[in-house]
Amino acid sequence: VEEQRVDGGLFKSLFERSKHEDFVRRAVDLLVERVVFGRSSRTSKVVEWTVPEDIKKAIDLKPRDGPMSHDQLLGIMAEVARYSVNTAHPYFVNQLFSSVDPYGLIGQWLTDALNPSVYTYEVAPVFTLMEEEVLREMRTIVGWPETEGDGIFCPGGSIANGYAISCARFYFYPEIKSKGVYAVPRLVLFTSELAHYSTPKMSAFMGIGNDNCVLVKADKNGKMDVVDLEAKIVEAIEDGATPFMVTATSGTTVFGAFDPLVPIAALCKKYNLWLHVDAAWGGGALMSRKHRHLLNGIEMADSVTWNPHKLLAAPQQCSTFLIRHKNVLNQGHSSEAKYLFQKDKFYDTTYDTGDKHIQCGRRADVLKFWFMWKAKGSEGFEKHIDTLFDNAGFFLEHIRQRDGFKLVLEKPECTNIMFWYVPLCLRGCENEPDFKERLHKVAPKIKERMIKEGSMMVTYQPQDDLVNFFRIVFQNSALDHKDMIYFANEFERLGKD
Ligand code: ABU
Repeated sequence: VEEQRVDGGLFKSLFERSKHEDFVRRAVDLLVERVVFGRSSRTSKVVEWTVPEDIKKAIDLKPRDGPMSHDQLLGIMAEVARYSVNTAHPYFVNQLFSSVDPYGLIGQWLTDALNPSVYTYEVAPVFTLMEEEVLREMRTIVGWPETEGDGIFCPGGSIANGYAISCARFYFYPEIKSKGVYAVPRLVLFTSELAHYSTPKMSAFMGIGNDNCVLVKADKNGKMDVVDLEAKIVEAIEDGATPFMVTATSGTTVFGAFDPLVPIAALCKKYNLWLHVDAAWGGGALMSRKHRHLLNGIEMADSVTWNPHKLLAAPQQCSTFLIRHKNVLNQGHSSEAKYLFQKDKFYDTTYDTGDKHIQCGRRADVLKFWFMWKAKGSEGFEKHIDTLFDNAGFFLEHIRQRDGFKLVLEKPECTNIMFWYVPLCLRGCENEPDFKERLHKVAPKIKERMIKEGSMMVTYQPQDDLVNFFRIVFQNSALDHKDMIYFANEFERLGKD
């Protein structure tokens, strides 16, 4: 009745409703037909490469003064989809995320349809309880006692790693919250030279300074060198600084290496340091009985970053920060805004969880992951993880035997495989002085060809003295061994000259 009055009468209200309902139905059909299913077959393109000028011509990007018709809007939707990268495509293996899980997608759509902001129980009752349950389950999987700890959903792993620094600092120096960096000694933290860039970045952002984020050497397999870690801790103490945390990585961004958590945890105990494990990428392996040993020792961590949107293939973005200490998140970040977190509400206000976060408004990233978990069960996630590792192992052995491929790491631990493709013209030239320089140019050229053809999408990078090499990443369990052979064939075809 209220809606009818606002709209000025029953007739107008019904008309508006059916007009919008019709638009939503047509738009959803278009999404299902053109975006979700229409583009994910192996024969469609991963990307329709287009230069910026042509995208500007194809899509009317400028906001206009007047409205567009629904037909025009549907046309624009189709164009947006057409020129966007098809990350659901089986041959999008470029990044640490890919694929569209149908349950995750529906969870995401349901979230958007309900449009919550998860800060108080009164506006997000189901999501608040769902977060509590999912985060508790994840902590149990990490190996912490069920009664301990806390956790939050974050906008990405970088922010989760930032929360770790903030919580560690607050845990040792609670005065930081009111007095700031002036009240604490020169704090130093440690992470591997191959760790994600977010740890130095967040150190700078939080006033610690990235010079005080000391990079520890990695060994030839990409794992943190524990001897160097201890040497650097001692060096920092002798230099008058105060070490306070180590961020270890379970699944480094490029090599997929797992730092040795057991000896790192022992050092943290010896020097009274907070241990954070950035398992944004590798955390999914915890769901597999076969592969969770890669994270042995994670139960000794004080906090963990784990992104279900990576190895577990939840839709972007689904990132968590888990912490073993119960009240640190809230005490370290709360601000007690009177317009949201009134203590005299009629219900139990411990369910108003928003003050633990540095964000105010916050999407409910939990639902899509929870919905996937309901649909597949933990068993489904385990099968998914085991398939990924099986495919990665198959691809590794396949290219190990195949001419032209040279592995960067003989035994990668996760589902990223790193290699050079050496074209025929460079084979046998390995000892020539310009070999490395020429090989460095191969990956960008092959990448350009694959993108322009849209046949697959794989990333490359240099690292220290290693010239450009490919990193192919598997986290879509719809792939099979035939796809692994397709990838190898594609490198050969695109790199033939
Ligand atoms: N954490 C994002 C890493 C980006 C990538 O290499 O896929």
